[in-house]
Parts: sequence; structure tokens; C-alpha cells
Amino acid sequence: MTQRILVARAIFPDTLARLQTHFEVESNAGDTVFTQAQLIERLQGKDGAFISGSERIDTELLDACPTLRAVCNMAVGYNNIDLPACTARGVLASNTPDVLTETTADFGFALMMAAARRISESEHALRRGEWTKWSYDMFCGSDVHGATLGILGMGRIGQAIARRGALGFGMKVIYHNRSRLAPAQEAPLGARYVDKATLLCEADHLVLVLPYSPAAHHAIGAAELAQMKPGATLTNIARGGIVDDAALAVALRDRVISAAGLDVFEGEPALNPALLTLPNVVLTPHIASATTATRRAMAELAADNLIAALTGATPPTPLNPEVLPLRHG
Ligand code: 8YV
Repeated sequence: MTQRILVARAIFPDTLARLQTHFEVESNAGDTVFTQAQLIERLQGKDGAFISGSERIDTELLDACPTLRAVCNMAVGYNNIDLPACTARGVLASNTPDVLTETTADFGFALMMAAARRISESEHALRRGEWTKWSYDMFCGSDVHGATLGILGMGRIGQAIARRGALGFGMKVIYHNRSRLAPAQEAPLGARYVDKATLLCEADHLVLVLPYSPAAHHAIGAAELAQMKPGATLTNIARGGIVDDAALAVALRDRVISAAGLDVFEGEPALNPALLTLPNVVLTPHIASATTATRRAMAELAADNLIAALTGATPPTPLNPEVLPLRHG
């Protein structure tokens, strides 16, 4: 019997067409962001779901959708999925690691540079017609080359940012992570493992790349910001909620740190309104992985996972391979 899946968001037409050759597909051409109740309703009788980071797979949903066997996320971060709950019910979950590492690192570096060199702030002033003359200190920012790059969360993307900083910009790299890298990984980057307090007080540019977990909630709040250098920048490409956005807005207003670059926000797509009033923060709408090539690779990998999971093959990037092989029917 043909298995049934929900593709919860609009995706590339050819990825959708490929899924349609394997499954009976309910799609979402209008790209509606479903409420939890709508998502549960659409998942009735479905064997699998192709989801984005916006869809929450929690115990309530899993219990209400007992036919579900696989949830495949088009994202590397999976804090939208209750993984232990999936595993307990024999539901395969997958994410899309590796294919977005370099693209996301490019963006993190760009956001950090934009904050340090005041690119958005100066462009906005120019567009307002405020550029009437040259002046010696106009939009002076802080150097990136040769500065100390601090990385909180030294996974694949953190290491890719460190490579850019160390090898491309002559930066000194310090990092903090749950576990220390092997010496062979640290050496080419000249990366130094430090405790969090040292990271905060020594970094000129601090970039957050750690996964979200309850333990990481508000890892950067008022107390942490107060430990940073007054000239420092903070860049968050990880997840909303890792930074206390209200505390950050105050710190930026009071110049506790000089600037920030934010691609993710607490409660996004809503933003703390205080951030919108500040000149010294670059704001982007969660687009760090958004190049066409990378989004295609992510979509294809999520589809590969779903097809494999539901056809008895081994998914390429499962999060809980211990549930394989899946039960059917
Ligand atoms: C996704 C991301 O685009 O992969 C991730 O974890 O944050 C982004 O690349 C976003 O989560 C939508 O799925």
C-alpha cells in the first residue's frame, strides 16, 4: 500500500516531485505555517512528515498521530523535535548536517564583519541622506583581522568559522565547548580552549554556534554581557533563546558591548521591539543557510532520509538510528 506523507511547508518543486514518486503526498503549496492543531490534523493517517524548524514535534503531537513513523527535518538544529519522545515511540527523526556547514559559516562571518564594521548602520544613514561630508571618525568600527575571535559551540559550523578567522583573517581563535577538540583539530587553527568566563572577557568578536537546549537558555544574558569588552561584538547564528534579547538590547543601548549581529531571535519571527530601535545591531531573518545551492542540498537530504526511512533502507543522517528498522502498518 502506498505510504502517505505530509510535506509541511512549501519546498522545491523537484524535491516534491521526487517524494511524489514514492508516496502519496499532502503538500502545502501556500506555505501556511500550521498551528499545532492543524499540523496534528494534517498528520492523521500519515506515515511520515517532511518538516522545517518551524514545526514542533512533541509528545502531544506524537500521541495524537500514532501512524507516524518518520519526521525528517530540513534543518541541522532539531530543538523543534522531542527526540527522546520520538525514540520511545519508534519514530525515526533526522536532520540535515554537513550540507549547510560552509554556507552557514560564511554567513556568520559576514554578520560578524557587518557588526564590527557598521555596514548596516552606515548604509541606513546613507539612505536617509545623512552622508554630506567625510569626517575622520565617521562610522569607525573595530578591526576583524588580527582580533581575537571567540566561539561558543565548536561543532562543525564553529570550526568552519574558526578556519575563516584563523586562516583568512589572521585572528587568534579561542573557544568554549562541552568537549575540547583533539589537538590535531586545534593545531591548524591555533585554537585555544578556554572556560566560558575567559571566552567572554578575551573575545573581541564572540560568535554563538551552540545548539539550543534548556541548559543553553540565556547562556548570554546581562551578567555575561557585562563580562565582555566594551568594544566587543556578539553574533548569534545559533538559536533564539540562547541570548536574552531584552538584556542584549539594554547592553547595546548602554554600549556595554559595541555591536551585535543577530540572525535568530527569541520567539521569532517576532522580535523584541527594542532591537529594532538600535543602530548598532544588524538584524537578519534566520537566513544563515539561505543560498539556493545549500537549501536544495538540505531539501534533498531531508527527502533522502524520509524515502529511506519509509522504504526500509538506512537513512543517511538519522538522529535516533536505534529505532531502525521501522515498524510498518
Ligand atoms: C533552517 C537552521 O533554515 O538548519 C538549521 O538549524 O537554523 C536553518 O538552516 C531553519 O531551521 C528552517 O528549517
